[in-house]
Amino acid sequence: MLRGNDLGTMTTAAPALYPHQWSWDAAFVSVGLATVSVPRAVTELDTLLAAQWGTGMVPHIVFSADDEGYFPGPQRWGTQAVAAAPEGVRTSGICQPPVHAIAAWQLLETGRRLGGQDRRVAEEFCGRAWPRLLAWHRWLATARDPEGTGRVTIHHGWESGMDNSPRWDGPYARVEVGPDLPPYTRRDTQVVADASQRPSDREYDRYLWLIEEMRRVSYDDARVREAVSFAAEDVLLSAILALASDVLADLGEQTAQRAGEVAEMRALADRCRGGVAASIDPATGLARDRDLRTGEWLATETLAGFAPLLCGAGDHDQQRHLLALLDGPRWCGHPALAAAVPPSTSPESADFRPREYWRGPQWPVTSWLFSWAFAHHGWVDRAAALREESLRQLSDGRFGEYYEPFTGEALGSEHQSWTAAVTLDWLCWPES
Ligand code: 2M8
Repeated sequence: MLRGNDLGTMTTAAPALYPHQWSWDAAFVSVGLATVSVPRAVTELDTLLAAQWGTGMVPHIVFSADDEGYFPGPQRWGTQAVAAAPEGVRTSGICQPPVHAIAAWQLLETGRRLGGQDRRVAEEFCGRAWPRLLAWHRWLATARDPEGTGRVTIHHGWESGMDNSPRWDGPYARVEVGPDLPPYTRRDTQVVADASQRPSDREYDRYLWLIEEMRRVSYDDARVREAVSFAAEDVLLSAILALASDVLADLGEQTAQRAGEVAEMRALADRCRGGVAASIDPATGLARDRDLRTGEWLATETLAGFAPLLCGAGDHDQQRHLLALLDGPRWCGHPALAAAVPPSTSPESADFRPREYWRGPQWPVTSWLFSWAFAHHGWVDRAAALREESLRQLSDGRFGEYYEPFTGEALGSEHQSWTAAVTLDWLCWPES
């Protein structure tokens, strides 16, 4: 399936719905590809990192030649005119969660396990990718957390990767679409036949309006901070940055990078861990996002609430509480779940919609991320259980984008690359 989605130097996120390379998809895809070809996995990340902006931002989409297959395409983003955008490649103007250092780490592990040429290719890659990954993390730490709170700001729900999650209902409700939003035609609802599995038209107007606002200030970081009507601290992205910065520091040590830069990444990991811990809601124990336009904490019962578990934020009791919650009836222990893996929103939440994209379905890719973090923290049994349940969920071989939690039905796009990729990786884990 991944071969089918391969365009040579990039893998489309999905053949019909997403005919380009997406940033965090590419990272997960490379983890899966590494299990069959380390060089091809390296190419995937090289393609993405070659599209890095002069500011350090890794863009959320690197466009293929297919100009008609996806909206908004390169014309609508209008990034060609932006000085910081890379030359010779077309990209969007926003980012996605920084899981790339984790992918590089996995490549190195796989390369070392296989040895020989694979080892050499993986080590060379990690050496040359390190400065780019450093610049990427630095951009998040400065442009998106100028006050050093340890929580990274996003200016579009797409930057969270969880586009229409209830996490962003509050901030989006305050986005007023201007009368001069240029007209557009959606492509996604022409591909996914059941439009109720996708965000609504009202949501899309806001998505497009935010792009318009950014485009009008030429995607300049300082002006974006002031001008864009959506500004929210994303606690899951911040936890990923903490985890990935630790991993990047480890990679830096292994590839003999400058000690000062390695220490800088460790400090960033600590700062983000602190920021994530400070977001924990004393009432529920879940981590929270924050709307910067109003200053209010956003308490939703979504998977992002478990962000502290990704990066070891919070004290021992807070972590134990979160683990019990994750196992309990509001989450993986819900009696009606077809597979005991975390839904994107708790089935007990009033916001839960079992078929609607990031509002309820289970996403194998997020299950993989948590299972990887658990394994990385040494919680081997917990990681193995998540893997086993996920492989059961995926055993129909459809590799859907997301899954209906009660029936186990594959939903959204078919042949979703990251779903196949994480399956491949899980299959290569040693049996417990
Ligand atoms: C979804 O997002 C894109 C916009 O970026 C879309 O709906 O058009 C999200 O699930 C996102 O997390 C993912 O990276 C992307 C491609 O799989 O699709």
